[in-house]
Amino acid sequence: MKKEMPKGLYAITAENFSNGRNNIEVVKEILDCGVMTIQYRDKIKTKSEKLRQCEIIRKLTQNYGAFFIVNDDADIALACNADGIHLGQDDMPIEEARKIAGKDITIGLSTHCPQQAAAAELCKADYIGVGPIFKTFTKENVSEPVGLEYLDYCVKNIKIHKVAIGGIKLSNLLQICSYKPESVCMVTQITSSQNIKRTIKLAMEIINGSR
Ligand code: TZP
Ligand code: MG
Repeated sequence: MKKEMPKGLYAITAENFSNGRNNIEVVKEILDCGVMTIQYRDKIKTKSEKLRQCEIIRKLTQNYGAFFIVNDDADIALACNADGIHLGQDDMPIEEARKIAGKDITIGLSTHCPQQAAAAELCKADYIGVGPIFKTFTKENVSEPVGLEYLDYCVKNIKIHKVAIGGIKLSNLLQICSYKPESVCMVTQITSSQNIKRTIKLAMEIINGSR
């Protein structure tokens, strides 16, 4: 059975924006604050290093009953028994990932325009990333900001779970939440925070208050 993806705050690892902390240390703190969705994203490490970290994070997320998604690598997601795989427009097509990973794994797809969102629904993605809404420096070769109009379009036209992403900070979170996407992702606002607990507490107050 496919596990239901939680709504709310969606966190992603970013070790090079984590104030010298490693992904495991950051994930432990994020989970301790009650975040229920964690994506492992690392563009630098070798496969074996990524797998080692993912195995640890899988155990941690299981202890907290949290949902665990692996970015890019379907093989790592399967090897560590993750709940989901996140793919970009240039990664393996969803149909192929589905053949490899089976029907019970959640597959998410990054989208940047209405055509991509509609295509994601057609090929049975479980959720879409909607963004980058604002300018972000976290991701290399990132597409131009899509703006709030695209979030508005997706909320009104796309039925599957939507994750707003890109340049989302405590300062603009309320504005994002007013569109009511199922989930909101903040990467560096969390990972690079001096006080992760305080940042997440404030974010959750905003998210829960706007539901
Ligand atoms: N995909 C689209 S934007 C982005 C990813 C992984 C990075 C967003 O990072 P931040 O720090 O929340 O702007
Ligand atoms: Mg990718």
